[in-house]
Formats: sequence, structure tokens, C-alpha cells
Amino acid sequence: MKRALITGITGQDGSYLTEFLLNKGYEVHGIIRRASTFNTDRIDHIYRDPHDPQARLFLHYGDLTDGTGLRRILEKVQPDEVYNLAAQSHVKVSFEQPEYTADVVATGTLRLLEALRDYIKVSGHKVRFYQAGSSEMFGASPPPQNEKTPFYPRSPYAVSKVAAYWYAVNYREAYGMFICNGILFNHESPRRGETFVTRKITRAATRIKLGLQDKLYLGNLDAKRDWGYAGDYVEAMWLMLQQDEPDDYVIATGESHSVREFLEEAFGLLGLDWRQYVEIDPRYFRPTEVEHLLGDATKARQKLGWKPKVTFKELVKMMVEHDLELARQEKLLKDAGYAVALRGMANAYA
Ligand code: NDP
Ligand code: GDR
Repeated sequence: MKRALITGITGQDGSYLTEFLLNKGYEVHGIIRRASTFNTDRIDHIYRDPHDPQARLFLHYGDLTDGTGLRRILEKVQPDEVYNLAAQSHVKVSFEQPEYTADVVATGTLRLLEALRDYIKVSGHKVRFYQAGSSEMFGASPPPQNEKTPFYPRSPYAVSKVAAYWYAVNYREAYGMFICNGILFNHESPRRGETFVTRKITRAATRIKLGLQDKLYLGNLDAKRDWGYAGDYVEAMWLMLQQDEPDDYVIATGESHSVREFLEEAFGLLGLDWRQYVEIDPRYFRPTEVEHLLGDATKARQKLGWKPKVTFKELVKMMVEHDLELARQEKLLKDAGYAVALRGMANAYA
């Protein structure tokens, strides 16, 4: 049985990747952060009591800012594959917490690579490593972007991802480690964090539909993104690690849409005109914006045989349907006289 270690297992991608690897017969180990509230919502449905002999998912406390802990986890788990998905992944927040973002995203990756290098040397194990790179690394480079497009990062988050990318390349070249950078364009799902624009829109539109919210405050509606479905993208991560040689790959749909088009589609599905509800609040503008991302995933298609399955319209529909159900539940509770604390406070900060 192959054993995988995932950092960021409680995040959107971590949860889909865990499901994917469990289905492939893997034993999966994930690193979670200690929090004062439960932070395992996205994986609760697949978690089993570790005393259960059938259990194949195990969780370990750790943090990318704590190198010693990472070393111990590697020694304990003895993985065949490591997926480094952990990050302070919000671009706008990275302008407010640049040092922390760099510590987790850039130096955190370096800590994990260092721990892995030593682990491989001492144990003699062959371990493959996936690094979660981002289309944000291309930033201001004009579209379409592929593996040869120069990086031009536009936020502390993106700069940190560029550093992590180059650490990964350097460790591959210097120490012959099997390391792949996935350069993934935006990918969304019903599990997407509620402060990213797609989920913020589908949560708000469905709550507006049911009378639970009046307005949606947004920033730049002109930004264009290449939005795919997270469930499709985790397969690409795995495929990269199954190749004979390590390499870097762009993963994208090859189609881009503006935030305005996303609004049109999501509100349209609910029979609403978004213009009546959306207001622009400059607090959501970024000091430097990434205007247009459009990925060219030809290499992944040719070498990995990967292509996205879910279309833009299907993705929006999936998210709207999911959030409509959440809104219905919230309304039921509210109508029955129970006060409901809105999860996420999406409008408040990002
Ligand atoms: P999420 O924000 O949903 O998840 C991030 C994960 O990282 C969470 O599990 C979070 O834990 C964990 N984490 C945050 N800080 C630390 C830390 N200091 N130590 C350990 N774990 C930490 O991100 P996604 O799932 O969307 O993305 C996965 C990765 O892919 C990230 O690296 C992201 O930057 C990158 N990426 C994402 C894209 C996308 O469109 N989704 C596109 C390209 C790249 P907790 O739950 O406790 O907060
Ligand atoms: P992004 O995703 O920055 O591309 O990073 P996000 O959904 O946050 O923004 C996409 C675009 O929408 C514009 N926008 C708003 N964004 C947010 N969050 N909130 C708003 O109110 C709002 N109004 C307009 C933004 O300005 C931007 O142009 C995501 C993250 O998952 C990263 O971790 C990942 O690396 C990249 O995708 C690829």
C-alpha cells in the first residue's frame, strides 16, 4: 500500500486529494494545525477513528513554520509521496500579512524540503514531492501563460510562491530529488473558502435569493480568471508524481471569464439580476492586481494525458446548487426561531 503525506489536508484541495488517494488504495496522512475550533470540516466525512482497523486516514499536528515537527512527522509516516498544499493562500490577505505569508509559503516549503532531503539521505527511501505552485506566479505576464512564460508576481503571496517554486527546482537539480511543481490556475468547488470571489458570490447570491442577505460587496469586477474544478485538478497532482521523470506542469482549462461574467452566470441561475445587489467597495481592491490569467495546459494534456472534465457553467451550477441548499438550511433554522451565526463573515474582510 502506498503512503502519502499531505500538508494543507484541511483545505479545499487537501480534501479532494485525500478522497482521490483513498480511492486509489493509498494510506493517507495529513498535517493539521491546532486551532481553538474544529478545522476539519472538509475531511470529517472521510475520517474514521484511528482505532478502526479499516482506517486509512491519519492526522498529525504540525505547521509549516515548525521545521522540527515536520522532520518528526516524516520519520514517523515514512511516506512514498508528499503533497505540499499548505499555504496562507489568500492573495489580498498576503498584503496585510506579508511576513507571515512568506514564512509559511516560501520558507515553509524550504523547511519541508530540507527535512525531506535529510530523511531521504538517512532512510534511503525514494520519496516523491509535489509543490503547489500557482498561476499567480505569472501575475502581470500577458496571457496565455504556459511553463515558459516568465514569472511576474504581483503580491507577497505570489512572490512567496515563486520562491517556493525555485526552491523546488533547485532541490531537484542539486540533490536529484523527485520534485514536481504544479502551476495550477484557479480551481473552485463547493468546498472553496468563502472569502475567494467565486464562493463569496455563490454564497451571497443564494442567500439573497432566500431573503437572508441584501447586498454583496465586491472589488474589481474586470479581473479575468481561468476557473476550473478542484476535483479535476487534484488528479493532475497525482499524475505528475506517477511519471518516470519529475517536471513542472501548467494545469488550466484554457478558458477565462471575468468576475462580472461569474456574477452574471451565478445570479442568472437563480433568476436574479446581479446589478441590483452588487456594490463596489474599494477595500477589496488589491494594491497591485492580476488582471488576466488564461492557462495553456498543452504539456499536461500531451505528457500526463490530463484534461479538465467540468466546464465553467457546470462549475457555477454545482456551487450555486450546493450553496442554495446551505441557504435553505439556514432559513429553516431562522424561521424556526434559532439565531444562526453566519459562517465565514465573507463580506467582512476579504
Ligand atoms: P486553502 O486555503 O483551502 O487551504 C490551505 C491549507 O493550508 C489549509 O489546510 C490550511 O490549514 C493549511 N495551512 C495554512 N497555513 C498553514 C501552516 N502555517 N502550516 C500548516 N498548514 C497550513 O487552499 P487550497 O486548498 O485552495 O489550495 C491548496 C494549495 O494550492 C495552496 O498552497 C494554494 O496556495 C495553492 N493553489 C491554490 C489554487 C486554487 O485555486 N485553489 C490555485 C493554485 C495554487 P487550516 O485549515 O488550518 O487553515
Ligand atoms: P485569486 O482568487 O486572487 O485569483 O487567488 P480570488 O478569488 O481571491 O480573486 C479572484 C479575482 O477576483 C477579484 N475580486 C475579489 N476577490 C475576493 N477574494 N473578494 C472580493 O470581494 C473580490 N472582488 C473582486 C480579485 O481582485 C481577483 O482579481 C486564488 C487563490 O486560491 C490563490 O491561492 C491561488 O494561487 C490563485 O487563486 C490561483
